[in-house]
Amino acid sequence: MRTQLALATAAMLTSSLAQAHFQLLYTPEVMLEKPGTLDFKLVFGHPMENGHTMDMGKPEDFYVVFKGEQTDLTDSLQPITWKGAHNEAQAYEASYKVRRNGDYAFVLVPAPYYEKSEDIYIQQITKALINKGGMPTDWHEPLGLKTEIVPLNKPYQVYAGGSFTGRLLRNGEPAAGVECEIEYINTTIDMNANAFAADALGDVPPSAIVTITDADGEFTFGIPGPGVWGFACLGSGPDTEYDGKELSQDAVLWINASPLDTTGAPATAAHASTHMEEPDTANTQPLTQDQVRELQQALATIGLYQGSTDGVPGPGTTKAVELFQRAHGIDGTGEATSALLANIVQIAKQL
Ligand SMILES: [Cu+2]
Repeated sequence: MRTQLALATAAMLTSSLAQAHFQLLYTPEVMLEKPGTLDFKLVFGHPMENGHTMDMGKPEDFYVVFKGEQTDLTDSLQPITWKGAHNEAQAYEASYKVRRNGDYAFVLVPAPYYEKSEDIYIQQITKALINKGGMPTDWHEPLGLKTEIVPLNKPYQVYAGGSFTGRLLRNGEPAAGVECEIEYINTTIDMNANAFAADALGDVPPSAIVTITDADGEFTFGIPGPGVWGFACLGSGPDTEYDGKELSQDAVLWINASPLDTTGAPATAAHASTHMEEPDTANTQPLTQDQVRELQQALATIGLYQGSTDGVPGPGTTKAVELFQRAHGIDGTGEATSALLANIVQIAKQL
């Protein structure tokens, strides 16, 4: 019992120390329809626990990449005081005007942060991707950072309940076996007051959510709910020392997950809608012998029909049509129409 208690206490201490810190590069809108100004808040904190906020030094670099062209934004950085839930800290803000359609990749290379409790420096190289005009361009391209997470799903359009896959790179090469922490911003962000809300708004998992990159440097995470999700792969960068101390050079990527309500869609959307959009006359015309032959051949290709393809509809053909209809959520009458024939032929073609 004593051992168990000691272990439990040790685990509690570790987990309170081990709250995951994330470099935020936050802007409220990630998919712009019209030209507009993006306002960014650069804050170093513990967004899932709504915990301690840390002082940022002047960032080493801040820029945007649009269609392969890099624009320095360090001049637009303004120091601000950020009001965390528990303390105030030095942070930065910046704004950027977006006009042309396509993907904009924003990159922040913060100054290494000295973490007293661990006697190490932390530098989280952070990416955020924004789209204008619904026209994707190069969100999946690596940016040549010392370390970065390359999204394999469109990062500004991920759906809650879906999954996200990223590929971690170190000097452009896949980084295998690296631990990545996963969090979401669990509080409101007041853009005018430069403040987090006093409370965490959603569930706070007991410790960091963690995944490990595979041999290709990839990881996949099922997104539990809508929100702004961050991935921080720890110590994946090539630099391991700063100012005579250990440096954890991390890769951070932010994505946005939105809800997608599909409850109104029919269960067999693709086939059912094709079926119903056909004019009624076509549905009721009996099939010609050539059409029946075509139908039998298609059903045979799909694997539902073993009889002869003679163009004469028999019980075998009816049975096969019925099986097809049931498999596609249509009432299984077994009666072949030209619309159904088109459907079956189309599916057989894809095999
Ligand atoms: Cu921390």
